Amino acid sequence: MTPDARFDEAARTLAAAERVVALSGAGISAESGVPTFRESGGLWEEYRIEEVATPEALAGNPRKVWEFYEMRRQNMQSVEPNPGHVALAELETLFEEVTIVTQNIDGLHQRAGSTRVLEVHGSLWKAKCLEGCGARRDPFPWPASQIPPPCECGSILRPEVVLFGEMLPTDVFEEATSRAVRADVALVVGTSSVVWPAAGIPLAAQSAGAIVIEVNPEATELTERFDISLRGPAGEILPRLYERVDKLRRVA
Ligand code: BV8
Ligand code: ZN
Repeated sequence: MTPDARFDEAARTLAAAERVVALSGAGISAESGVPTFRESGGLWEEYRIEEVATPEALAGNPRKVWEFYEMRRQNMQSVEPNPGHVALAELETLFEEVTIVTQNIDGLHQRAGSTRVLEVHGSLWKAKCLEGCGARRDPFPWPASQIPPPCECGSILRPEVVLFGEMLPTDVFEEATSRAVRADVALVVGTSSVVWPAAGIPLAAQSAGAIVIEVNPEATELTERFDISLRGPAGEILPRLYERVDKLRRVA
């Protein structure tokens, strides 16, 4: 099937939907200038996961983990949502229910106007007590006054981010799964689909009857499992998809 035919089929499928879920990953923020993880020049080329994104790293060297996340919070100061984020937010004007399930912690979907965003890997803009005394900071604005920031209980605060080996926030993940299994279409945008259990969300939607549409310049581990895969950058494809679906729904 030619790229245009795939695009037409994706638009027709989306235009017939009522409930849409979109799983996003670092790729949707790439055109905003935010580095991804696994591509060349990605974060995991410069930093080792074991040193900055595991609970062991946080326990062993909280300063180093905080420096990693404080650097990412600092970089976000000059970053804006891009047309890909905006197009996903605009889908809310077309559909009864749009849910963004994001692996990203940058907050760009909310800044673009999306009103139902489930952050399954947490957020750069929240912090909580390392020891679990219950203290939370939401928002936890950049810059932190001290690294690592002290907690009122005498311990320190940690980024409210899901590190490797940690459970995803149960309530958020359950809500994401229940929205996915009700969806007519699942978009999969800007993710390599290698990190579980988030990567499984579009497959849960598909086994409950949804059509899965991937948007990514590259093929991914799960491309073969998806119904339609559109090759290209989210910032270009999603606005075109929004325009076409808007037109189709006006004439419908
Ligand atoms: C869990 C932190 C249950 C926040 C992240 C040992 C013990 C426990 C679990 C495991 C284990 N070994 C493996 C696992 C499972 C592990 C996992 O999946 N590992 C992988 C690497 C194999 N998962 C976990 O650990 C999860 N927890 O399983 O707990 C449990 C608990 C206890 C005991 C047993 C089980 C926790 C996963 C969350 C980890 N935290 N980040 C942060 O720092 O951001 S994951 C990290 O990867 C980010 O959240 C990121 O979002 C996510 C996925 O990456 P992507 O977003 O897909 O980004 P990537 O660079 O990979 O790809 C970018 C894509 O964009 C590419 O495809 C590219 O082509 C595309 N792209 C580029 N430009 C564009 C574009 N697309 C569109 N437009 C463009 N312009
Ligand atoms: Zn505390």
